[in-house]
Amino acid sequence: MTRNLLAPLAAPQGALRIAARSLPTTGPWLSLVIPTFKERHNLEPLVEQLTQLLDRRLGGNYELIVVDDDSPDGTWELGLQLTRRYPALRVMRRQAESGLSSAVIRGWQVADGQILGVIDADLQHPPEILLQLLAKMQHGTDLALASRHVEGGGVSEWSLLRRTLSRGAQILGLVVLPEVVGRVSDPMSGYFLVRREAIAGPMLNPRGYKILLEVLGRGHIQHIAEVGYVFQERTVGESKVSWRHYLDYLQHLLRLRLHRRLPKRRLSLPLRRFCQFALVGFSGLLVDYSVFYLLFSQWGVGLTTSNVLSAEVAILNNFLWNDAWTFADLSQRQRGWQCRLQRWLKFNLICLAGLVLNTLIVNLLFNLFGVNAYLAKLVAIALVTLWNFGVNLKLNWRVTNVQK
Ligand SMILES: Nc1nc2c(ncn2[C@@H]2O[C@H](COP(=O)(O)OP(=O)(O)OP(=O)(O)O)[C@@H](O)[C@H]2O)c(=O)[nH]1
Ligand SMILES: [Mg+2]
Repeated sequence: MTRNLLAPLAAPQGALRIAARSLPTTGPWLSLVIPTFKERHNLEPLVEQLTQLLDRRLGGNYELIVVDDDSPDGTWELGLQLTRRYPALRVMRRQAESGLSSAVIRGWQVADGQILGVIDADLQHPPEILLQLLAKMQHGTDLALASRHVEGGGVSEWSLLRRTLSRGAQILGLVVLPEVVGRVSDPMSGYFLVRREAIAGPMLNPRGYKILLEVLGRGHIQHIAEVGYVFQERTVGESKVSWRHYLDYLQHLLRLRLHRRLPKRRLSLPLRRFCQFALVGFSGLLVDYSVFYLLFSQWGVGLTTSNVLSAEVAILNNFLWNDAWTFADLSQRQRGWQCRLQRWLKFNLICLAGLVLNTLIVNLLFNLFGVNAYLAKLVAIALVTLWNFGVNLKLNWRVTNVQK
């Protein structure tokens, strides 16, 4: 049994490195790390499900590595007991070090596999999705990612606040680090497989909660595949996510921003698409004014009601045109009225955020810099159009690096 207890590695000296594997090797093909902190009640069912799936798919050609931060509920001890029944299971108990990202990297450092992976221990990541991820890796992709934001993906019962925070974090990531965060639809995912050679060599920073950002930001990832999954609710144990993790995330983004040079073609704009988007925006302006005129001047509806209604009709106009024309190629891939409705709601939200931005810019230019009000409005419209276009492209009609 102690054969399966991995010695805790020395406390981190800053960044950590994953070694390239020496060939030929007799080790397993897949090494899946399961980071745990106080997951005693989830561990056994998870290991059982993974073992059943992987035995069938890979025979004995895999290992499961639990990296536990000396959980007070004795998760590591239970893990060690389980190694009797599950010979592919290995356990690392860490006492000198802690944190999710470093747990994953430490697990990969002692792993023998060619394919390295990570899955949460709390059963929020459905184990069966692993088979689809494996299939993608077997087809030669560098990174196979379980995503909540592609077809078949979603979250089960998240509150509006949680969804907003998650999307807000993604948008922030897109602003600070577009060439990294924008490569995948779900940069916050903690469920993925990556080819060892793609991350062996560069130093990985063990701080932070989002290990995928580190992999995308520092690794040599060319081909990416995504598989949709529904993020399950926890049934046992509790989340370790706290406000501190949001600050960590911001720090992580900035650290990666400093590490990477600014991409040369940072402002490469898909010009044709953008012109279409701008034209549609212009048509929306006409619709807005016409409906406003009808409601307010002809039918005597109140000012605010007329304004809100006309803006909403214009947003609907813009959405329909963009869906059918500007982003037609992308909406073709996500058919069905539910997907459409989702896009429409997101479009509304993005437009609303655009409106807030617009107001801020106009105020800033007019009140602070004394710019003429009409000129300030023109500048704001131009900037907000760019913002609306970029965010819709990345978040709503979504363009990523993922291989189909
Ligand atoms: N080793 C180790 N594992 C951790 C640590 N923090 C969290 N984990 C594990 O990482 C996985 C994800 O942590 P959660 O707290 O569930 O975070 P989440 O799934 O992103 O968010 P929730 O939806 O709120 O649960 C779980 O398996 C945790 O046990 C840590 O500091 N050290
Ligand atoms: Mg969780």
